[in-house]
Amino acid sequence: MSMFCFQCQETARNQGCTVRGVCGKLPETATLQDALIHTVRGIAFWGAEATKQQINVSKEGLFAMQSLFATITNANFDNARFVTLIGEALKQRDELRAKVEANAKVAGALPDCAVWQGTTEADYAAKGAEVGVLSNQNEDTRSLEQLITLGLKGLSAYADHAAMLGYEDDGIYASFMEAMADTTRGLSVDQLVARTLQTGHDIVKVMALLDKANTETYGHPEITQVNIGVRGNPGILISGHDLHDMQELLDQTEGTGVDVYTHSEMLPANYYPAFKKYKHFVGNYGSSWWKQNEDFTTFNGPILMTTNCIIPLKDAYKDRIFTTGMAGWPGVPHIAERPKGGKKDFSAIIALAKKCPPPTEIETGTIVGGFAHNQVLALADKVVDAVKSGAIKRFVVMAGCDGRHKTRSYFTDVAEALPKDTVILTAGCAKYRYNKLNLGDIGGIPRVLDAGQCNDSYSLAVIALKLKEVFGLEDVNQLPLSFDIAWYEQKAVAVLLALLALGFKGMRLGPTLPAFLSPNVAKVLVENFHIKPTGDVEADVAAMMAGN
Ligand code: FSO
Ligand code: SF4
Repeated sequence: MSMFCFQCQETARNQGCTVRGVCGKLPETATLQDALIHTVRGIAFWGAEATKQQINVSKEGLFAMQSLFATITNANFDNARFVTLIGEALKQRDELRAKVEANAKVAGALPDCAVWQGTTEADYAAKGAEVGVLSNQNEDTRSLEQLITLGLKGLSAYADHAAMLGYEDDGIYASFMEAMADTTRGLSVDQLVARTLQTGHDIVKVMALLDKANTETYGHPEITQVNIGVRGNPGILISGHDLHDMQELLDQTEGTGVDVYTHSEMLPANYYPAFKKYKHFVGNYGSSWWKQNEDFTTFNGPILMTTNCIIPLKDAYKDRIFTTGMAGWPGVPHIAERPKGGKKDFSAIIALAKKCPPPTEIETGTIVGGFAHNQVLALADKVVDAVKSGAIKRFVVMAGCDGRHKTRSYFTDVAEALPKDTVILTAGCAKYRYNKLNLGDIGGIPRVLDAGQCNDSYSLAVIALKLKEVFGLEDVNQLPLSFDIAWYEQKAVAVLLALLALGFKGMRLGPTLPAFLSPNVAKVLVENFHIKPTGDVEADVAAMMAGN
């Protein structure tokens, strides 16, 4: 076996990628990622000790989170970047250790992640091969340690986006250190279950922080008809989740004759008031992340990937794609971090755009979105009346991620099969399975309400909790609300843990249950939270309509 990774929904045979990732990840990259995660555990070990001594760990916390973010599915495939990150991680770990030991020696044996050393790529690869997922041979504790780590990867991505806007919370860094350190302590199944649930609460805090960062900086998303056609100017296509990159790109392209379009998870940028003022911000081009080969080819201009999802490049656009932040692809130009107090420099992308033909039109019209918590709560009276009068019988949360597998047509089929008196609440790239269907509206309320990016699933939870209050219910699970969640990568794992922490039960999850859940861990989730796999479309729709 040259690698082992089972972190995403598309893992080989729903067991694990062992030769090469279905995503295109090579064994060398997987091994370097394993070494990096191991070193991040070392930072966390010393970070947890440092926190006990009231030493601030925010610098190391942000670095550790960014490192984990780089290992999320389809985020970074660049070995050179991982080598740099591991070197820096070892340095930060040892500096933290020195600070801790200046006050007191830590009792007991130190775990390998807290002490190992290496300087070359070969050292790192050897360490990665030794410490990968399968190094824990107990399938239940391994499963829980992975569930925690993968949830923390999602948390890390969201915390990084918030930090890029200047929103950080020392308490979150401290709990991250504690949670990651718990995966090095050989804890029992019960202790790890408790840590998993606590991680869900930590994720809720981070999602709330990111919501605050986005809405205080760019205003509350509002109902928006997003243009999906094109104009005649050259354009830049921006993908991923980082709104700060979006803003700087819009600023720097203003007045240059170059238009800006969003792709995939950047679509919700169209809903923010602060971005609407830019006349050269045209709308959204194309569809979900896995369609990027087609969409990037016909776009004709440069593409900026601010986060995942990146898929293996095609010749048609490989000379006009750029990465930034924690995203990376070997050989693709990477736009450097902004200097302290400064801005990123997108001039190379803008210069290239000016030489490219305008995008080829692939569709016309608009799609509607912008139904985050503030907007929906502004319509609360209308929504509540529609529920009371029976015009809306049920809400179905179909948030999450999209993927390439054919079985994902399930989500399109469910959207089409749901009775006309139901409303679909969505967030994340899962929406592309049904956001261009004409599902109509209920008394002016569209039947698909898109809150935004996957992190805006937080908004859906806020809306549900508010409705619970308005209807005077004791338990959020008494609402006429069902969950039919599509998952793909680790941010969806984070969202799931957050929803469990908020008390939501009975969620359907598909198109398959995660390979990283051992039978016993899956049983715990089923028994305590009534999680179930998606099944047959008709049977699932009937069950949801019956409240199951
Ligand atoms: Fe999708 Fe990719 Fe947002 Fe993910 S574009 S799959 S859950 O990165 O983050 O929803
Ligand atoms: Fe396989 Fe998914 Fe890991 Fe890629 S991220 S190697 S597809 S499990």
